[in-house]
Amino acid sequence: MLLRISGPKVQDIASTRFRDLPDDRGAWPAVMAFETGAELPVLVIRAYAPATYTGEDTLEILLSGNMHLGNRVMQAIAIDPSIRPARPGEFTARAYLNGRLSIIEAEGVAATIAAVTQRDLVRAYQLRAGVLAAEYDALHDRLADLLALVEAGVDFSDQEDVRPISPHDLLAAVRSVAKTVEQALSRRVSGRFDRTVPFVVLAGPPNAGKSTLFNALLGHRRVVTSPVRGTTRDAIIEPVTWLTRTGGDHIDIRLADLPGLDVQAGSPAHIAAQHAALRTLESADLILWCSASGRDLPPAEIGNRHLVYVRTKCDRPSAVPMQSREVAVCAIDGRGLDELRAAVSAAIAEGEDIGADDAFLLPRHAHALRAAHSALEQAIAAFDASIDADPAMIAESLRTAIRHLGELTGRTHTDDILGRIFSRFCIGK
Ligand SMILES: Nc1nc2c(ncn2[C@@H]2O[C@H](COP(=O)(O)OP(=O)(O)OP(=O)(O)O)[C@@H](O)[C@H]2O)c(=O)[nH]1
Ligand SMILES: [Mg+2]
Repeated sequence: MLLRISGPKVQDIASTRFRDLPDDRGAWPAVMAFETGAELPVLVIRAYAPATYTGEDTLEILLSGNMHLGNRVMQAIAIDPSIRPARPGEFTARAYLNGRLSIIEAEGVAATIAAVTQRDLVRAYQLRAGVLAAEYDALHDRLADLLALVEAGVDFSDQEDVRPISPHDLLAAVRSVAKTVEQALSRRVSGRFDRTVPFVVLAGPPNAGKSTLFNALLGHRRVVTSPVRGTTRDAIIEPVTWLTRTGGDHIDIRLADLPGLDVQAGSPAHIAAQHAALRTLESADLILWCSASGRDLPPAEIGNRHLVYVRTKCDRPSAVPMQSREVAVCAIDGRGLDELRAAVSAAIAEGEDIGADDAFLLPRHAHALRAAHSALEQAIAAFDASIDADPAMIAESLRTAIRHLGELTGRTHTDDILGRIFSRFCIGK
């Protein structure tokens, strides 16, 4: 078990709680002394600010993996009321606040902890290595430069030696930044790191046998099934664990059963159910597209999402021959379920992305980029209305876009954003 201590009280703790602990940076065997007179041999790793993970003085205490012992040691250390247990992600939050990590690198740390597949590790590395952060920083800088030019035009328009940017050049520059933002936004959003287990969703037309398949994959009757179209009204989500066919590894997923996708007009409840289904689909890592006939195609909203095609009710004859990409299942007699589990495991292991560009977006990044993009669109729309658009208004749109990009890269931060990012970490990270 590893206990980490960080902050200004570290040197006090080192000198009052340990015997034989050298002052030098390094790993040292030492003896921890309790108030009761009891002693405990431990290994202590000592490091000094600023060259530590948090940027503060730190001590790491290595002791045997006994929770009760760990609690005793924590109590002995926290006798001083100004010493308290860390909050989730607080080490990484301090590293960020002390300038040791950027906010996106910190998200990379969270992503590494949550990684399930090789691909997740590559993505987590992209965050930690700062590739994406550099890209967003560059966008931020381009806009800040443009804003400076526009503001110079507004503030010093009466001075001859200040030449503000021409409206045409400004429009071209804003368009070019908006295009880069669009390209970044076209990347796949991966919410995986927020959830830590892949989110797999059963989707398809009404009556395709989704709910029956959901129950079969769960191994018990969780949801109602019936021959009536539109039986399922809510997205029902359950955790599922299964063993891969090679044995050994088990795979954890969250599996969702959705209302059948049906564009036909219906009652308000039907419309609400359809909206809820599409929203759930948006956050899926993998979609199991169910069709009994083999004729139903996924709707455009699904786009190029990661799909496994499932031919349901394969005990029944079908006019459309099976295609190689389809997995045939019968949820009633269990035929094909093993193959489907294997296909899901393989799809998850292979990763979620399509295409050579492996860069991706965290939902927080997508949100900030969208907000920045809509501010830029406003500037462009103002120019479209009149090329002599009010520069003060353009400046305001640019400022809004800059603020969103600043939040994305952590150049400007709010407690709300920090809370949302670091609360997802585990304690001790
Ligand atoms: N023969 C056969 N019937 C099936 C199979 N799977 C489901 N069914 C039947 O098909 C009907 C519809 O099944 P559901 O699982 O409710 O279908 P659903 O896709 O959830 O339908 P909605 O919730 O309305 O979208 C039920 O009568 C099931 O018993 C199968 O593998 N073989
Ligand atoms: Mg159903």
